[in-house]
Amino acid sequence: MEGARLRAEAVPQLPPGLPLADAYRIQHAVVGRRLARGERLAGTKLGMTSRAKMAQMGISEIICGQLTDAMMVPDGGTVDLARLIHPRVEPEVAFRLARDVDLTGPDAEVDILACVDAVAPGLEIIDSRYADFRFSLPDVVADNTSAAFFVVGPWRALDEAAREALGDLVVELVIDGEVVERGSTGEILGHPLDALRALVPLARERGFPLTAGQVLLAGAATAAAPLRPARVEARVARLGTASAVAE
Ligand code: OOG
Repeated sequence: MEGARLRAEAVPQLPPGLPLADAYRIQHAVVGRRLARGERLAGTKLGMTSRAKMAQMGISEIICGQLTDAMMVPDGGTVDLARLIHPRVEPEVAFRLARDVDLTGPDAEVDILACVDAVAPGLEIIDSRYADFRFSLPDVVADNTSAAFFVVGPWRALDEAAREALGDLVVELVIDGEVVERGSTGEILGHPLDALRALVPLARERGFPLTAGQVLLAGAATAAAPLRPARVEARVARLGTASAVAE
């Protein structure tokens, strides 16, 4: 999987029947190799949290992956397409963890929202390492949920007003000035804050540390679009825009 990413060459899917627990172990090993080479854990992402994504990929279970600092593209920065196989781009809502989430107690007692202090529009560039962007649930989990690059727009404080508004904000994916996908933050598990709550049992069960400073991506509200040389933007009403230039 790491070789496929580094060479930007697709590989076949894994043999069918891989238990999900093993797929997460493979993911941790794949990310672990990046960390061993000096990359730093920068965040945690959710996937398949919207109907649009589930329908596009044929997978209807929430999945989780990890983000490293090497995947971070500054807002307005450049994405090098030569490093990618068949990239796609999707609009995201990003959160910032201000405190470690203590996952040792029962899920019901974990207040992840109390640990989050800011929200931002985000873009995720995904790039499945599997041929034809086709995969099963264990495949995509083992492949770190197709994570490639991400962009975070301007942060704003997650105060009470922002929390309430987050339940229904228009989300647009814009490519070279043209809106190619439109959805609502309400399509992310009903409310992006519910997606954060859903992360708690997943993080505990699958061994994802949720530590201060991390970026949390709640999952795309719309289907992903192919990424070609262009300026891409995620526009989230009230939150603003995150952008990148693919070349
Ligand atoms: C898997 C990653 C999905 C999301 O936001 O739903 C994802 C994929 O579609 O390749 O990141």
